[in-house]
Amino acid sequence: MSIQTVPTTPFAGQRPGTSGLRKKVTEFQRPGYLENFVEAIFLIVGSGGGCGLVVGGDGRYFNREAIQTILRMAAAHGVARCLVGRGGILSTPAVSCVIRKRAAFGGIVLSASHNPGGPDGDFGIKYNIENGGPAPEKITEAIHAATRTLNCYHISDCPPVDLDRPGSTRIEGMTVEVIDPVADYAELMARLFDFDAIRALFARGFRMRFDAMHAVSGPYAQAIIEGMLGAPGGTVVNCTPLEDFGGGHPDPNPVNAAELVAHMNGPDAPDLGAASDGDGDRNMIVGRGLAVTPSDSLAIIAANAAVAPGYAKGITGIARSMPTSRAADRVADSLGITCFETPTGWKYFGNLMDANLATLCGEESYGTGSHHIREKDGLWAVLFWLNLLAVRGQSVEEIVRGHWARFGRNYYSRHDYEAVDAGAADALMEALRARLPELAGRTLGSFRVAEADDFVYHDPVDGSVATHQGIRIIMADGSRIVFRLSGTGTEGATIRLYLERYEADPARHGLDTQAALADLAAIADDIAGLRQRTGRAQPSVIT
Ligand code: VG1
Ligand code: CO
Repeated sequence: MSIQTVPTTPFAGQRPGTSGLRKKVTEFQRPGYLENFVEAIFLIVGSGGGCGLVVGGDGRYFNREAIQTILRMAAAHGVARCLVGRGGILSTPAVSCVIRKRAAFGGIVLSASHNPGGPDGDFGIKYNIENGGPAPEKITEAIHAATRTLNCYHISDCPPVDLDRPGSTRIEGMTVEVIDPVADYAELMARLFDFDAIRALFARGFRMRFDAMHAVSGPYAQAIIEGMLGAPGGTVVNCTPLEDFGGGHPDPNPVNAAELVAHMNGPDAPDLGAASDGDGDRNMIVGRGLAVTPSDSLAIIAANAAVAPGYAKGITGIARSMPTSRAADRVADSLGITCFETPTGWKYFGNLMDANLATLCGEESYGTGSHHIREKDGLWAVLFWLNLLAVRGQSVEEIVRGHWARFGRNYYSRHDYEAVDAGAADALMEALRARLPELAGRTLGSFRVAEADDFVYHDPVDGSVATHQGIRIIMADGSRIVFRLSGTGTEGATIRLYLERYEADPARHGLDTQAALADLAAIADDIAGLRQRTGRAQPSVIT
């Protein structure tokens, strides 16, 4: 067993996006591709000075192979200890939990989240820092810079570690500890939520369906919902993580989790439906015949935080990504706390949570979480809803409608134009940017534009500035049109159009969402030339 220095040359394009480096599996399989990126990580973050490094992924194709490479490279870089989930499995929230609980210096998460897996699918790698959260931009940018000048990487030539056998082994001077992927996380959940009340709810005959979409949350949901909370066997479906997620698209939204939504609209619908994504950090909440929007879910959780023991003392603040609807802002106002508006991506919430400025965070993209860890957390949101339903004794629909009646309804939808020509997408955004100065004050249809800008975020904690975070057209009545380009895709560009309209009148809370937003969608198409520039008659996905 010895440490090798292997000559290499840089690969172009190893720049982390919204959530780590995401590429086709075939790209990651190019000799040296993964190694170069991992070398750059260790060059920037160092070896942790005796602390541990957490390593795990969502079980997708190439997960095990990547983990073996990372372990051999960690050993070569003098890392003292690596904690790896059994079978190479750790959900993204579990990585965050384990980093914090075991005072590791960081973690490496292998996942492309909701992107499809398998040999022709996507793979991804992300570095998390010692607070358990995604590395901030200054670190990811430094890693990217390092990938551009590498000429060698360091790796041990030791044989593969048995990832399926719990316990410790050694590579060079490093200890590899294979840990139970669920235990630390489950223990944390039991401290945050009233498990007795939820157990009693199931004992009274409450029924739910949790669709793990053949992805990583299966073992967690099974152990917690069926094992600890006593839900009947079969409550968690599609619960074995598969390397290709069963050929599906593990994205918990009404389009990709259509089967669950159909079940919740059917005659035998249970009381609650839920789903999670590839790496377990997203969630969808569905009642009988009603899918809760993620923006509403954040607002409802905030308005009811005190039902859960972990939040009984109240919340200090809320944070939402800029495109997320302003439903949470109304709750924050009523509580007399701040609702922070950040760029898209969980990394921007870390400072706010570390400084205790925000307790709850959320994104419109089916991401919700709290300061219990530093990642969004799918199962956490589902457990919160179970706790809420157990305490309130109302249905999901009653809770949602009651929330709208009290705070008003923010009609909300996202329209994605996927895999469009990257040049056309850039040109569309450029043209929009150029038009911003003339938009303010103008009347568009029945709306008057109050403000139009390219969102800039000033981090109130460390003073860092993030520019070009999305184009906002804010109407005088609070309605919004937002455009941004995705930073997680692996094919061409994806344009996201976000539409929001506020309705205070309870008599108008029962409209169809797309109908309620049709005027705004038409205005958006008009000012951006969406259909004309993309050559698409309609969005590829509407959520
Ligand atoms: C998307 C979502 C964003 C989310 C990110 C990572 O990013 O819009 O809200 O944080 O995915 O989620 P983008 O740049 O494609 O819009 V996950 O569950 O894929 O780690
Ligand atoms: Co995810």
